[in-house]
Amino acid sequence: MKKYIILTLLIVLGVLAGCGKKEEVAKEDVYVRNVINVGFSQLGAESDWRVANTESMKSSLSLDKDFNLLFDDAQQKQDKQIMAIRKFIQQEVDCIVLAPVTETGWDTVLKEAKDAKIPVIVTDRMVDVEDDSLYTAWVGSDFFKEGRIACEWLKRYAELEGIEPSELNIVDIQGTLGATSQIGRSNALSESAAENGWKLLESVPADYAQTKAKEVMQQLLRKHSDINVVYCENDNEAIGVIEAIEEAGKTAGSDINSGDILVISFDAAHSGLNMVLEGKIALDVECNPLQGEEVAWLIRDVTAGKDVEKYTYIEESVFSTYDKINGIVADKQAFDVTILTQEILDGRKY
Ligand code: GYE
Repeated sequence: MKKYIILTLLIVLGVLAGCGKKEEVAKEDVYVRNVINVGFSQLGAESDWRVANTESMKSSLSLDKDFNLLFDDAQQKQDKQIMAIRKFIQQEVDCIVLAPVTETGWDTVLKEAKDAKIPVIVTDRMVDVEDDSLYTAWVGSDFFKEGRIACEWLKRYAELEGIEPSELNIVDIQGTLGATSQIGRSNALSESAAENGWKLLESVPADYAQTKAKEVMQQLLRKHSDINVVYCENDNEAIGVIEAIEEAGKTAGSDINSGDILVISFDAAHSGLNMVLEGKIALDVECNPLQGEEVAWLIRDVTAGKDVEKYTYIEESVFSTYDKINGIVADKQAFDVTILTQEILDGRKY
């Protein structure tokens, strides 16, 4: 911290004496005194979830809360994230926050951060490293559990509607391959399909993106005439999928017996929940992006030398307008299903 104070003074003196370079000092080169300097490598801006997550981090790690946030958007590229982390290390920040695009490939750069004695907090997706001491803590969601909840709901739905397990013809529109959220949600579906005797026709990645998901669904609809369930690994994919379904002259809805295609989604962002209210998304499992406050407290504690929990899971809900299922049990845990209304949607923060 002393170094930053000296650096700040030098910059200020230099500018006052008029001997500094004329061009403005870049924000990321300025250390602000008496605040915690944080470097945040965000993986991208691919979805409504991600945008809400970035906003939550920026508002919780703001100057008025005694943080100086250096933010970098890596546009889905791991090498950009690695470059950003190396820059944060050079800038001698007090803490690094990493939202990693995929799980593997972090050992070397996180070792560099550890050697520089800069704590790293991982958020959202996880890192798969040989040595867990390369990061101090992780905050995020239990993605496998989210997937199991969705599958348990589907099982109950089929039972209530008199649909045989072998009549469920499912396609999985996967997220970014190798991301923890994709791995957890895809695995939950393939395991549940095997357990219940459902037909999982195909699993295809669409990178959590609306346009890509639409293209993928168009191809799948041409290939398989009997799809009746689409498991979309986020809301933006679900929106693209619904466009493809409707353009193909079919309907997204929950009356499979009359030919509707049932769409399941994750995130419960505003855009997704609007589709739930319209009856086009049958079930939306929440994935809460508002992690900023939790991360801010972890940073305060870590930089103050306190011990912190290694893993923090964020609370989440389940939304639908299908009112015959009120509660479900997945992996021995019970979950309420919130029957969504406009009022509930209007009261939500993202
Ligand atoms: O579900 C999706 C996003 O990893 C939980 O990434 C995150 C996922 C989220 O782009 O919308």
